Amino acid sequence: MKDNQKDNPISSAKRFRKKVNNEPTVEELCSGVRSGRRSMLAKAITLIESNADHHYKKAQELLQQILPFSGNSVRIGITGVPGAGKSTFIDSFGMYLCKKGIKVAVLAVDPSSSLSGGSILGDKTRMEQLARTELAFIRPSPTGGKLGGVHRKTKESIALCEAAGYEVIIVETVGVGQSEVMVRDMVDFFILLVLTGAGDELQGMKKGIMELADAIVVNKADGINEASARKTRDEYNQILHFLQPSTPGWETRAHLCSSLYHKGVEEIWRMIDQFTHQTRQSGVFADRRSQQTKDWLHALITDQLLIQFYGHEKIKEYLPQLERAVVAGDQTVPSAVEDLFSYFYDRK
Ligand SMILES: Nc1nc2c(ncn2[C@@H]2O[C@H](COP(=O)(O)OP(=O)(O)O)[C@@H](O)[C@H]2O)c(=O)[nH]1
Ligand SMILES: [Mg+2]
Repeated sequence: MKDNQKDNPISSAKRFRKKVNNEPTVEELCSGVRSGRRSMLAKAITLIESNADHHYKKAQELLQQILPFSGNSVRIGITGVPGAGKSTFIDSFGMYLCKKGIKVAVLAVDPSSSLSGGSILGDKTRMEQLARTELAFIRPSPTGGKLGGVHRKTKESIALCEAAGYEVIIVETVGVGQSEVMVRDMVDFFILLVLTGAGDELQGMKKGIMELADAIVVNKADGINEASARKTRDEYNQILHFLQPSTPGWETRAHLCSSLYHKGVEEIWRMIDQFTHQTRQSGVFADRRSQQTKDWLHALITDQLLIQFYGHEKIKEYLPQLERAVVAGDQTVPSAVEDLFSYFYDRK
């Protein structure tokens, strides 16, 4: 059923507490999430991802109740080109953590899915083991959503997972567009997963993305690949030597891993453990989280401004004709913008 079909004229405050077409209430969602029920967590995330106006308000009410119980996790971001082995790595790494009794949630940020409805990240099929594990929660990236709001929705989904008791949150993204910068800005530890024998690729790789990473993991270090993986690791380490570290006081290094054969996964967890210990002691961990909360605030302001501006009746009415006017050269772009803001502020 479409979101707008669920809409009804009951005032919003009442509606949150009333059952609407069997949608769980905020209270039910809150207690369901807090008791760690995966089905309720999934419903809560669906609510947050919804673009319907009345869902937005309900989602914010839920978040308000959930927020005091969030924050208690290690947030890990993973990026890499399609085929690097991100899903396989998360499956192996996640299984390792679950076997230690650690609850793991996996979220995806896929810039392709909001643009085209397609997906570069694929679905959860490659995390087959993890998907069957009690202690894990996997949320494939939302498809068909509008652009914008991705930052807010991912941050809020992280908070919900934390309130549901997940101790490690993994956010997966593809190194396309700005999504890796966005994910870096919402996690504690950021991993760049790369392929072996990437000598040429290394030359072409933007140093910017290497500077986001707290660790570079050379995946598929197995079989006939192993020797070239070592070489690749050494090459990355040489370059890393000249780059700015992503986290003050932490030296970013390249490591070997075989996600398929579960090699190197334990070492990566130990390194992350050391990282969180060290940055918690130095205060860098808390500083980064504070900064991220400020970024969240600003991302939300930007979202709200866009929604209000483009949703404004007069903007909707006049924008098409102003678009035509600037294209035809009848009006300059700055003057069209000035006109639009005059409509927006009711000066016209
Ligand atoms: N040999 C080997 N193959 C791997 C490894 N990790 C992933 N693969 C394979 O690489 C392909 C792409 O993996 P996938 O996890 O889907 O990559 P993603 O696109 O980055 O999520 C799949 O065929 C995997 O089986 C590994 O450590 N060793
Ligand atoms: Mg994948």
